[in-house]
Amino acid sequence: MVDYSVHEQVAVFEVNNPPVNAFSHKVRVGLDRSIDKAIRDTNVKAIVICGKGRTFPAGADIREFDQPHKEPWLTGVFEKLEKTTKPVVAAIHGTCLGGGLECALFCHYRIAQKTARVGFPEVQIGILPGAAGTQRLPRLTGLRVAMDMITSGRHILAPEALKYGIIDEMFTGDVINAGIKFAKSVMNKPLEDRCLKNKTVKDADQADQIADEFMSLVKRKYKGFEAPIDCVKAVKASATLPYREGLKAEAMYMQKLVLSGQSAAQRYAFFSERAVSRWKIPGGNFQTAKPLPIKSTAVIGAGTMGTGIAVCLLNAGYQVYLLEQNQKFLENGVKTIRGIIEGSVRLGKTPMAVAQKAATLLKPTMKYEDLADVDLVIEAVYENLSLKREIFSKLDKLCKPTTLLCSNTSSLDINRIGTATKRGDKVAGMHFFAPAYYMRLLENIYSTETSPATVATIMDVGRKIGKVSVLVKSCQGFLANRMRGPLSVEAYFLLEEGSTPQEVDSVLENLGMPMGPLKTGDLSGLDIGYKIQTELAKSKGVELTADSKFLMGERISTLTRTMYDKGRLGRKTGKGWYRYEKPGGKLATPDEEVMELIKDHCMKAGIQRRNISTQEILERLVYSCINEGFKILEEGVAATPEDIDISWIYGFSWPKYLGGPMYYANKIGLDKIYQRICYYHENFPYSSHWIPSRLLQKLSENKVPMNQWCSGTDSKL
Ligand code: T1G
Repeated sequence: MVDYSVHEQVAVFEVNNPPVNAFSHKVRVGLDRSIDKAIRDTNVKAIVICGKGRTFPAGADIREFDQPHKEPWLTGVFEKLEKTTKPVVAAIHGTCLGGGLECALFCHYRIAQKTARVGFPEVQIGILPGAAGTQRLPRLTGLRVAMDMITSGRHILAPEALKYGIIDEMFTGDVINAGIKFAKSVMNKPLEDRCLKNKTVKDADQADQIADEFMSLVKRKYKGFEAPIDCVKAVKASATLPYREGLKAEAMYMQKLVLSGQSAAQRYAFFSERAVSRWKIPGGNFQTAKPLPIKSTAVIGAGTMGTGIAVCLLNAGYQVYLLEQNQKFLENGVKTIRGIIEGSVRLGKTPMAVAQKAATLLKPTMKYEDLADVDLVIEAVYENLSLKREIFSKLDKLCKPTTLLCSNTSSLDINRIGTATKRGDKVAGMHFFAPAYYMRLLENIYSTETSPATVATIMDVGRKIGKVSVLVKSCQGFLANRMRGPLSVEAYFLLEEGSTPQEVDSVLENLGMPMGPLKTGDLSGLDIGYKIQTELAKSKGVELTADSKFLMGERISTLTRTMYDKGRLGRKTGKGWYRYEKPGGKLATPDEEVMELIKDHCMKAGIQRRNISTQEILERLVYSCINEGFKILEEGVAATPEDIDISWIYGFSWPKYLGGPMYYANKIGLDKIYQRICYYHENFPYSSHWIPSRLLQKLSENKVPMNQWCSGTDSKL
């Protein structure tokens, strides 16, 4: 686990624990023994610590967190390092993170390859740097930089680390050679002032002010998360307490966070994010199928989705043909793309060089013929099956045989789009979430015809454009929108039965979602729901009226029709479920007029209103979706609960500290969830989303633990 060698009086400890050289128990033991060996060897005059393969240690082994504590613990080993009379040099390459950076902060010197990154990402798994990181980093950088790095978890590149004094020197070339060379240059120098524990925090006199500033920042930016708050408190302790006392404070906050439900949920989310890339379909999987090379792409449709998708592709260096049917739409699309990229450069999120390259990669066109040689097409026209089939048929005839044809449809069956072509194996769905350049979820959809190579390619493109890709089997609404469906429907029923819009929204907002379903409706426009409902009824030969309560035996609410008739279309008209300061405004205020409309609607439809508890609102909004989630699993639309949870985290901003709705269901108890679903099914027999999932019933009756119905390991639950 730690390879030991001596070169020219320098002992080299190479941590060898692939893939990221995490400090597992075995590594800690290996490091401890290596230190003893180097101290004993009188020939050794200095020590270099580095990582074998791709990286310096990237932190403690997160998989060991739920296992019983085993000595030696990191801090003990690191203290031994600092105490040696032989200088210790951390030679950093790859990602030096968490416990890895703490190890480096116990070394007397730190040098790093120019491309190396350092950081404390612990906050992202709901904890803090608990091996003295919160006490040592401020002693090097001051409070402000330390608070920023520790509360955000961001990685910084070597040049920035050099600027803050985190590293002493940058190097290029081989890690071991650079480490040995540096170690020889400091061999006989005194070490007293190289030990960080002996230093003080330079801006300690401003501790109160800086901590207050960061406290209000993290409460706003990371609403609901516990770890950033304790990170601020622990870092502040480095300035207000002596080193040893500060360590005790850090240990206390760490203990609290490790045991908190939030950290367990965030660790589950960490592993789930990686698990979703291990896809499998009939005939192939992530290991057997190889992605096809993609250089040139095309996006059809320059509306909101098309332009957003084009920005993602351009930023990742793909050539993009943007196709529209008329000059004006095309020009507007190009303008939108430029605007998004320029805005991102202004915010410092996109480097200027990337933006300049993107400009050269964009090829606006109105001619389908220009798409003949592209490797991948993503169609993003409006949701109409016959239009999409027409486009796919045209592309099939025109594009080279290897071109992959994908649709950004949010619900239409990919099988039915694929049959419009003679290359069903190369047809798939790539469903982006609005705004496409910002939201991290990419729902990739396969049909019964889609080949493993096509899936491998779209998963790979997803990764390259910085998305978290989840693979889903084609069905109506796929995973995300299908599962969320019951939530909007129940929100309307709750309004009809007695709740106010703010009561409904606040339940989900208090749970940690950024916006309740009615505010979300106002944002996307209430005419959308109204039109979908009207079209659906028409397709079934039914004419809806304001007091219709059923459609094909299913309970419906026509409240959106009432709102539509009154011109309350949401933010765009300045009024929807809420009132806004102006058309297009963002500030939602409760509106008595809405309540009057709802009450009037209920009276006409003969619906009795009553008081509805917060718990009932929560259950009806969330448990209904969870029930659908189990049906999605049962049908194999999603392969694992991790696919579902990651879709909610990155598609609908479900709070990571609750781990996703399936994880949340498990925490509450599947038997309790199942009982409540049965209760609502009895009370609302005309809502098919309350028909209990058979899988949920089976799992709850047999008390199956989540580690047996998810893809991961026991340790993360
Ligand atoms: N422990 C265990 N497994 C880890 C791991 C870790 N720290 N980091 C990564 N893995 C696994 C990961 O699950 C995946 O496994 C494989 O390694 C490759 O990862 C005392 C308390 C280093 C930037 O939080 O940010 O130190 O899926 O696919 O994109 O204060 O991994 O293949 O089975 O992500 O190249 C702090 C978390 C720990 C670092 C590499 N450190 N890791 O990214 O590969 S807490 C972290 C990362 C701590 C001290 C404490 C990234 C990466 P599998 P990958 P990558």
